Amino acid sequence: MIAVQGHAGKRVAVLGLGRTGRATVRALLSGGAEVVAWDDSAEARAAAEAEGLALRDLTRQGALADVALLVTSPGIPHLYPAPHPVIAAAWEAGVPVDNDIGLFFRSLATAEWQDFEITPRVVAVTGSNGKSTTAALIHHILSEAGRPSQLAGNIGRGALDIDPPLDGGVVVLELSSYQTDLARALTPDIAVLTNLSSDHLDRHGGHGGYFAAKRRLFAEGGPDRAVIGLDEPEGRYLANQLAEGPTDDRVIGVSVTRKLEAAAWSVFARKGFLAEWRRGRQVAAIDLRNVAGLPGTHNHQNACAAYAVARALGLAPRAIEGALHSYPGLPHRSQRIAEAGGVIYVNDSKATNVDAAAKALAAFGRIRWICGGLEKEGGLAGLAPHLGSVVKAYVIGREAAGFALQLRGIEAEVCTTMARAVERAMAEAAPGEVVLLAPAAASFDQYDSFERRGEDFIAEVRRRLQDR
Ligand code: UMA
Repeated sequence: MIAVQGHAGKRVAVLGLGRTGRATVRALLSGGAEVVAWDDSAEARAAAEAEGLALRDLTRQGALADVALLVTSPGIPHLYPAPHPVIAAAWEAGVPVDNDIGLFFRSLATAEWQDFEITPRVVAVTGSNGKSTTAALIHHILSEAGRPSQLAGNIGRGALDIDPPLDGGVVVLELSSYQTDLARALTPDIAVLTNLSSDHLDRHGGHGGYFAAKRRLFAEGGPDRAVIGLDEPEGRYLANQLAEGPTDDRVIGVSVTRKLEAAAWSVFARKGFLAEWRRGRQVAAIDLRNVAGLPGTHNHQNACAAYAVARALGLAPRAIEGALHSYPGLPHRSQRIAEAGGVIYVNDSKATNVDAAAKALAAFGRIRWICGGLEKEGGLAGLAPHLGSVVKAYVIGREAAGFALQLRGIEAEVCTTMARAVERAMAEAAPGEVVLLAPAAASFDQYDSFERRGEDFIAEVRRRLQDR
């Protein structure tokens, strides 16, 4: 755990007691702060009380009167669609609001670091899609190369939960827009933007607010090195703002649509080949076509970003290539779960928006596509150009009929439940085809999380394959 510095003897309020909140309370206590905590859910409060945490109803009038700082969790709205009442009360009372990421950046460096030979580095990865895979891949490459590395953030482990880094250690953080938007300190050594497409618009007041939240990762402290996906205008704008000119290699440009041969430093993938260029010269190339854990162009983009970070940290191309081949993949992201009778089964439950689903659809040839769920803002129109590889759609979700109606030009069967969708897709799949779960929607109409949805898909496929 990272002990929070700068708050010893002060009273700090923590709102939200999920993974982030509980790790934050422990880290604050370890740094000598007095902590009062609250969660709107009675169940979460009971669990916290059982752990011995001091609760205070922060929604009460005047509850923040003696509080020096309010720390909140990413799932709690701080501005849009409306600020949580406790956060609004903190503004009124002049109490600063921060999150665990801000505390992390302020508290990571300790006096011990003076004796280290190599100062620990922080790599922070954000973007709309691929940030979990990119962060996990960087961590894997570093670990394979023998560099001490820890992985935390949006990927499931609170940032303050990690062990204090060792000499030469690297901390790889996956950061969501919820996290970058609120943190009062954001000073990674290397910052990554994988790509940008609309998501979480309700929480950011639209696409501009969403980009502004992500952009803070590059603007607050100014990382030593920025790895930026240049396939959207926002990435090109950001790279242009950061670089002093065409020879400035502080920005490493990444693309899967263009050859970036003129950039000072770039990593791009074309037709399955990754190429690294520096000052007008190719310095390395890797064949990604048979890297099993990273199928499809979207994963080649993740591979390019992770490769760029590893190079910026001084690793050699051949060491990185070996680690790409041994990358086991993450659950629920292009996860190949079975192959039977010439049919491949892939779980991409993490494809919770249209853009992620479009990328999953582009990764395979003939697809039996399981999709549907809670539709995100903006509708499904963006999927239309990506349906060429779909043999047939099997639609799940409470509003499956309405979802299916929007899938113009392809055959779509309303299945509603995962069990039915898997049964029908398996019955109709022919050798050479892929049964792909890539919902293009959130899971909350039928499941607690995208993880539960993916697990249900896996269980249904495995059960039916065993029964065959
Ligand atoms: N709560 C309130 N009031 C509210 C809302 C929530 O009290 O108005 C309480 C809930 O009762 C609950 C707690 O806050 O007890 C939950 O906090 P949280 O939703 O922030 O969840 P954590 O368990 O702290 O998990 C968070 C991230 N969750 C979200 O961003 C929604 C996790 O990312 C992350 O792994 C974890 O911190 C550790 O850093 C998950 C996620 O869904 C994977 N991320 C989104 C995404 O990837 O699309 C952004």
